Amino acid sequence: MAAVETKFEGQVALVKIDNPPVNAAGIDVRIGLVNAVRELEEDDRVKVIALYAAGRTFVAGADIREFGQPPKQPMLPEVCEILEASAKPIVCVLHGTTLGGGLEIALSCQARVGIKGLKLGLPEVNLGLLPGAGGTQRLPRLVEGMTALTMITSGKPISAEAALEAGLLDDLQDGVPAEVALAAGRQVLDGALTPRVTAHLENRITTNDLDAFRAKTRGEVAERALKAAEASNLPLSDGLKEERRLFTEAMASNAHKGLKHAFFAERAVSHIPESKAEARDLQTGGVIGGGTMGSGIATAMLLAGMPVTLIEMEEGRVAFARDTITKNLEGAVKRGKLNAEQRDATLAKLTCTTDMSALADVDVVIEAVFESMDVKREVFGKLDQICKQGAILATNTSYLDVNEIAGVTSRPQDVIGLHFFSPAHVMRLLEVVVGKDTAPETVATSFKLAKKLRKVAVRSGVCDGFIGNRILAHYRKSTAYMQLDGAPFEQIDAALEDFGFAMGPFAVSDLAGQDIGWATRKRQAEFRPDEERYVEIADRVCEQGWFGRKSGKGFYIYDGKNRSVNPAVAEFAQAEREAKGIAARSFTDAEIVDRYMAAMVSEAARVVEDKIALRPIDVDAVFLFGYGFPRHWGGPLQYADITGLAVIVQRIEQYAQEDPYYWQVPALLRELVEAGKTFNDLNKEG
Ligand code: T1G
Repeated sequence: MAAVETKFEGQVALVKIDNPPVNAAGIDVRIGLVNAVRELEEDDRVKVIALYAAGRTFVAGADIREFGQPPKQPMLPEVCEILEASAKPIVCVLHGTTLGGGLEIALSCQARVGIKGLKLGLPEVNLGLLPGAGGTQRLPRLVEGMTALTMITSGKPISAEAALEAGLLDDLQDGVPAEVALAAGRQVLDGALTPRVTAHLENRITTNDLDAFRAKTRGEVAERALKAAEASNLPLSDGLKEERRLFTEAMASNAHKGLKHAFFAERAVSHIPESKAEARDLQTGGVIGGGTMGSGIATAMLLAGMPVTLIEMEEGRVAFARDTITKNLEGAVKRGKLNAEQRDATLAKLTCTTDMSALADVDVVIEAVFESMDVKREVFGKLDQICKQGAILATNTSYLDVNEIAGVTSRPQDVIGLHFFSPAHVMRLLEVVVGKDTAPETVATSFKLAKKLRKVAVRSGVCDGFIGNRILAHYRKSTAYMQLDGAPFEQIDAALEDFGFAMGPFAVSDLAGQDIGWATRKRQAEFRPDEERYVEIADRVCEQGWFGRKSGKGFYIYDGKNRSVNPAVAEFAQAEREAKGIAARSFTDAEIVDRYMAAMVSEAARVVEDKIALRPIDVDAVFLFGYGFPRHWGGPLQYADITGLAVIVQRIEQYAQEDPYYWQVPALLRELVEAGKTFNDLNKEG
């Protein structure tokens, strides 16, 4: 099957692009398009060309997999110039998600017809780029300035109806691409559709438009895209040159490297050893426990259209769960995800009861009860008696041993960990924790459930904390050490927020509740090695009952939406320094980030080394989708590749001079440096 094929219908030449899965404008498509246009320009039978695509969408963009590789001619800008200069009019039929280079191909044609349900956009800024095949120069010649600037700098798609109204589409039809294309070609022939050469149209971005956008555009990526759009006030050939210069600059940026990695991370994690196993049916769900997590998980399943049965131990808790879920759905209405009748119809699918036998026929049960092994063992013992054969029995535990829980059932092959992140109906990450006896079908079904819930599922092995929380437990210590050694906690938060985290670690623990970490530290105290530094500042905070936002005070003091530093924390820190004979020293923001990231990378490397995570990119996905890691860095191990693994090793060795127990270079990291390899090389090895 060729990527581009031509058929003749009278004087209309139908040119079809067929490059699954999304018709990305890879080299075969580019060569095919140029050859087709060249041949048809010479073919006297042909008066008009109708361009369309097979499959679920017209061209969804340039082929991102080609980025960073040696360029293969013809590049997309040249293809667009050939389309625009075609001696015969080309009408382009758009469907699905016509994005980036796909829309730029359409802009270069002489007419555009959309098919209902179509979305159009220039999402290049989401990859740290800008439209690089004429989009910043041609779009402003077809639509008014503010629409063009919004699409170019925001990356957000628009609907087909909005595109028709803006003049980006000449017509909007219903039907299949091949038929719409033939009809459109005939409309051009009989004059019902007038072709226009975009290059001959006037740029419509005004000085006022630019001033308005300059005032509100923030960040290197959007500012660079705005600069390219501004060049549309030049003659087209000059504007295209300026766009190409800026695009080349963007392609070399770290932001692009990180954002491209993040794009592929979200997709790579679905490639697991159990991908080929047969997933079971997933029509109905059950949840045990109606607390924040259980209600959130129930909400996520309800929003995916699944009927849900939620079990609580007594009537009061049943009512509380229903109320929590109702509030969650109200939130979805406020976020525009649901309208009122959809909310009511969704709620109608919820059954809340104290009777566990109501779970007898559900396809998947997710337990979200108190984090106690005894309680979970009791629950799974009952599920083993009640649930139908083949039901998926999942625990939402955040650190307990899935193998021990599976061991109390007669069907460990059906038991798995599904670790949701709070709020469970909003956070996209789902750690799928695979026990030693978990069957491949159970894993495949869990990944199918994740897709149904629009979660990013990451496969994890069994260890304390799985992937994310195990790494978090390690790097959080680096912040306590810096705090005790002299860095004010508010400086640590600010430095990491400048680096790109949505919230600094001290503010996060205030939000999550200091009591949770305190309980974990007390649970681990008896196992803590003598050589491990232990910082007591957070314990002093908890001993005051200051558990963070929920108690109005933690590291910060909360007054409604405002927060201020709790001065008592610095006193606790100083008292501990004096007791331990530590002289406070200052830290630069850069050193705070370097230490924090070196700690995160070192434990992340160990998680890959221990085969808890399948690949480095799986760890990146966990932090991008569950821990607010700055997307433009692509994840902790992509950050390490960009920074240089040898630099990370050198930093760890430097810090080890003060604390050789905490700062140890992982074997995997040293191996990669010695082999001159990167974490991305490991990703490619799969
Ligand atoms: N290039 C290469 N592969 C792509 C791709 C692309 N543009 N888009 C998707 N894929 C792969 C994806 O990795 C996955 O592969 C499979 O297709 C299905 O994707 C010059 C420079 C189109 C909305 O940014 O937003 O044009 O994991 O699971 O959920 O100015 O894919 O199966 O092996 O996401 O139905 C601009 C990116 C590029 C669009 C479909 N375009 N893609 O979503 O499927 S830059 C984009 C998407 C550019 C020009 C510039 C989504 C989708 P695998 P999927 P989906």
